[in-house]
Amino acid sequence: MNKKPRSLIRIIIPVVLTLVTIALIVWPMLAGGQYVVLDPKGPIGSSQRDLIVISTILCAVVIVPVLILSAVIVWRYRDKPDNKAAYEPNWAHSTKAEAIWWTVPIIIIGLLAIVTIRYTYDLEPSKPLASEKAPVTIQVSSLDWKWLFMYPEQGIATVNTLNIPADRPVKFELTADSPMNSFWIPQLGGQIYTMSGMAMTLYLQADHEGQYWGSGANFTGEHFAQMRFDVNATSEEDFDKWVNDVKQQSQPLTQETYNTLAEPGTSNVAYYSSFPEGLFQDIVTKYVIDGQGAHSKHGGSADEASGAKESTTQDVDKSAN
Ligand SMILES: [Cu+2]
Repeated sequence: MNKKPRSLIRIIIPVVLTLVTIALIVWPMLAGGQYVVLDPKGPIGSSQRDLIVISTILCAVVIVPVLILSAVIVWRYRDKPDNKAAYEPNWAHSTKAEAIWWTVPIIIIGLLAIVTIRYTYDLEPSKPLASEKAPVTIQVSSLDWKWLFMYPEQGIATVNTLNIPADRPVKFELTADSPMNSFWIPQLGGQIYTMSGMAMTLYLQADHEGQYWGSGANFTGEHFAQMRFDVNATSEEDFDKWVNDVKQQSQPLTQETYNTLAEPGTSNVAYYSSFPEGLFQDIVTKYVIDGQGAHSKHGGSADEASGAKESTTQDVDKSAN
């Protein structure tokens, strides 16, 4: 009696779910290339994209046949008077089938393990990038709710905007004077946490000139959404010119201005002709208690504060935990 409406629902539900899934996949594509992670513009981003693609293909080797077989088996062996499929209620074992569904996953897990371990060591964030050009150092501090960027070699600082030379490694040193956040320029590479009381190191590079989108990737409260910044990768000459312009046209960042800046609130893009010497180290050591690193109780090294001090002159990163 009620057979008709039920079968209609049985058709409508899968059709609607399929359409919704397709819409969710296609919509960001049409909305203007928002798959930024899959459109990398530097060596780290490219390696990470490759790892994502390789892992997805390896997983698809299992997932796609299983999904197809799920549909085929349900359809073929459904309860129907004139069903021609073999009916074997006492069937229990098939050596051939067992061999297939154990061997294939073992090979895939093995390949995934080899690929993932190789890429994990390759992509260690504090590992300098191969390049004949010396890296530019940028000290990053996440504040409530803005990003402060200091250029120790150039002596300038910016807020919520970043200029870097293209085709040259950038060494980011990162900390936080606020709750933990995460520094992320998707087209250049994966995110890294900024944490109070310790300094992290991350090497990235933009292969080509262009503007890339950066943001915080770890929720930190009310105005978290405004912690966005543009990364302008320019030629070496344009970068030097930009540094000169900032030096000549901006006010210095004093300890007082910094204290105001560090207070919770949002900020526009800002440029500073100079910043207090050692400000980055001051922020890192601010949270060190009794000579003990802020993270020594859960795996951080005891001398992580001094490690951060050294890391401005050499590639020491004792603090990464
Ligand atoms: Cu920690």
